[in-house]
Amino acid sequence: AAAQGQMSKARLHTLMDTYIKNDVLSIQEDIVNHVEYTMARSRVRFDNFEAYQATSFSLRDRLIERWNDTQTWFKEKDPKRVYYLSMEFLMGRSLLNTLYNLDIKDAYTEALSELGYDLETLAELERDAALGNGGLGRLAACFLDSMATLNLPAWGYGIRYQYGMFRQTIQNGFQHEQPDYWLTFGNPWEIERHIVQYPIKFYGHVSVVQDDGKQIFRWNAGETVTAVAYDNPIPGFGTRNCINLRLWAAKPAKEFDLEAFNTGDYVAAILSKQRAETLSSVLYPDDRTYEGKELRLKQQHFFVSATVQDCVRRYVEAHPGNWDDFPTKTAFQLNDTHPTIAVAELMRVLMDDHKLGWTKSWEICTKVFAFTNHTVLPEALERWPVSLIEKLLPRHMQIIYDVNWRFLQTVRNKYGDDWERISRMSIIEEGANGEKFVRMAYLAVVASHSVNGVAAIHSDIIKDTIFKDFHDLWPHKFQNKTNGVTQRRWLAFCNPPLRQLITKTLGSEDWILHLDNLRQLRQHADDPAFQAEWRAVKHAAKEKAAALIQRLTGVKINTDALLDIQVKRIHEYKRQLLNVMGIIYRYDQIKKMSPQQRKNVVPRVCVIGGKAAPGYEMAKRIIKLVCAVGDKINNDPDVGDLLKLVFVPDYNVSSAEVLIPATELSQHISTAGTEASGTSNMKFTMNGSLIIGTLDGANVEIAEEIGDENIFIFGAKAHEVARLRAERRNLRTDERFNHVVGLIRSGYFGWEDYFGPVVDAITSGGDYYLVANDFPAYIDMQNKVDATYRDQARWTRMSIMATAGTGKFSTDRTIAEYAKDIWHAEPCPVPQPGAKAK
Ligand code: GL9
Repeated sequence: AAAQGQMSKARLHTLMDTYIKNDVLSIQEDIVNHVEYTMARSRVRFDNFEAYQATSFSLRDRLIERWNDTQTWFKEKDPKRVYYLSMEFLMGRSLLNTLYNLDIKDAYTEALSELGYDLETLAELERDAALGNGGLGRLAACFLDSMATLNLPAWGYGIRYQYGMFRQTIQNGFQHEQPDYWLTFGNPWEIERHIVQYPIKFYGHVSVVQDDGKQIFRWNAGETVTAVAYDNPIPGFGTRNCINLRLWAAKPAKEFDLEAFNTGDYVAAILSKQRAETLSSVLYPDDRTYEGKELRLKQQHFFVSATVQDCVRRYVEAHPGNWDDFPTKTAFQLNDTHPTIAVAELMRVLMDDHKLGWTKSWEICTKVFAFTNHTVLPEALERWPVSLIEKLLPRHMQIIYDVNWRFLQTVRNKYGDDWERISRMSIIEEGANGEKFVRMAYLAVVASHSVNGVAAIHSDIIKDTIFKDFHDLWPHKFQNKTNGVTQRRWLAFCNPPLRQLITKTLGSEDWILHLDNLRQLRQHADDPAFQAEWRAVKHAAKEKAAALIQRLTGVKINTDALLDIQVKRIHEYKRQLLNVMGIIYRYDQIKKMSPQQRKNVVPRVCVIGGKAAPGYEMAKRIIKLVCAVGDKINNDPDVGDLLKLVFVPDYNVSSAEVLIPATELSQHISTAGTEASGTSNMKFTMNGSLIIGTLDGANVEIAEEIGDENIFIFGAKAHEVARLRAERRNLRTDERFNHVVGLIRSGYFGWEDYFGPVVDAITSGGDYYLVANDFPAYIDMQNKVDATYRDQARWTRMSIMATAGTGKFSTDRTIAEYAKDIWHAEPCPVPQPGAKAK
């Protein structure tokens, strides 16, 4: 029998004739096969969308091959594994990214073209996977690309939302939200794993039982749902490694509760089971405002519990009975506080399921968890009511109380009976009205061996503000890990002409893996011939963006004008309002000019885009203001091509890929100290856009890297903000500012009643985000931008120096730092096919 097993294994190997081939004919065969056999369309008649689907399926096959090799290799080598836990992964489209990472784009272009299809057209038909709100979710996506490329044995874990980020439409200048049911036509990039499923428990009560003479806590759940795994292969660039993004979907538990079925209402019993699916159905669209919704906490526990069970099972299978090595084989990175319930869940699994004692379990926890903070805005800090956790996760609440009790002993041992401090640091917050809350960030800090911010200035701020007491107690836990972006998607793939120019100039493509190489561009910054090529690349990108803008807004823009863009979530702290007020001021200036004076104006196209959280009234008013001002300006014959303002609807990853390469000036103008990092600032700079911005987030480090002379920095500094806020009631506001406020209030743009609250918020002693304070410096700096743009040689030089200085802002650097300083994880490269395994 054993011999027969050997025989059939050999047979299986030969059956799968090594690897799928990537010559044009093989690719065509694969595509046509998928048309006929996967989609059951006729191979002689299929439309563009079917061609897209078949193409994607053929690529999925290629990914699966690499995925299997990688996972088999990891299993054999048993390296330390890294698990990135995130509620959000903002992946965008996959088709072109896969082709580029696998280095088979040219073959596919040719294969499709011979069949009568245009690859770029097909690529546009893919729906964005928009399982994230903004920077935090996109960062997770860039991290996956770098983890795969650096051959790290890492996996992402999250939720497979059926409805991603809402689609924004603008009707009469107002935002409307449309559901994003992105799975309508299936998702060719995922693999459903019916056999990978776990029960997830909710509600119920905890009892104590005797087990082998030990007291064991038993959680009798009131409700159970099943988590089913969907795997999304993530290929690296220039490597065979292909890692996994495992997203969980909720399904009814298969152990049907017989009682419910015996009550006679069979149909009602089935319908109630269906509710389980709502758990993973929708992404919360609130960016940085925590909402104490029970469903949100359920989502958090759902994906965390499935993940912890999955990772523990994988470890136990490989190391049965050995818990000592768990921390040397496992690292969990918590992407913000959203997955923090994992701390209590791992404790529960170790103690209640695997019968480890408290001390051993806690020792393991404090070695495996690390926590990243992404914001200091107080409204974003998660505080779950104790009453809610007690009801939903009774065992976890007990564990959190125990963790807190022991933690506060530590505080007392160090500081004595300093009750002020003890209550400040307690994981349990006691509200004035007696209501209690769990401070999730404190739980994360207490359990983690590492706490990091996402840019140097932000990591300093958290040590002095939200985590000050914890930094006093455990200074060694605190680190900085400045964010990055993947230069594959955000330069090489979204801007092929610039890729070509850089590669030609540097003499190699090595920079796609070693972004620091871009510094060699500095030698060419003053070369007029190179400058001309640089400008031609930018101009071509502007043409593409202009076509997109016209399609989305109907407005035709002049591609010789300076293209000025601010795209990001709409938020008061990001100060889109400062931008619009600057535009109003500019408009008013032009109106007052003589025809002669107008000849000297630098023409500008201003683009603003971004979504407002559906419940964020002020942000929605700001969108309407942008649209109203745009309407007025764009239809004013006095102004013509000298100034345009458009609001681009439904800003997302795919429109970013078109807009960013085209941008000449991008705005990152948050009140200093409020934007933790920002990541689009890095993408814009990589693509040769200059920044007008405050000394906030990663702008600070961008200025350091590219040189202060190549960036337009203005406004209050972070250390001045507290004082300026205290003094703002006495600020005598600038005349230009008052004039702009007056125009809005007077109804010059219509809707004066609707805009009342917008201007009220920045006048008469309000203005928490210091718009009035920074307005004069902003206007002056915008004038300097115009003056600089008039000198195209100077501008182009700055643009080249910008790109040349972005080496630091690759997620390859960020991830290498996480791996070395936090995860202590090593690369595990899969041998190329044909190479002899070592
Ligand atoms: C954010 C910060 O606000 C950004 O400054 C930062 O660049 C990113 C990534 O670290 O994280 N924090 C945060 O809550 N969001 C961010 O963008 N918001 C969302 O994306 C929901």
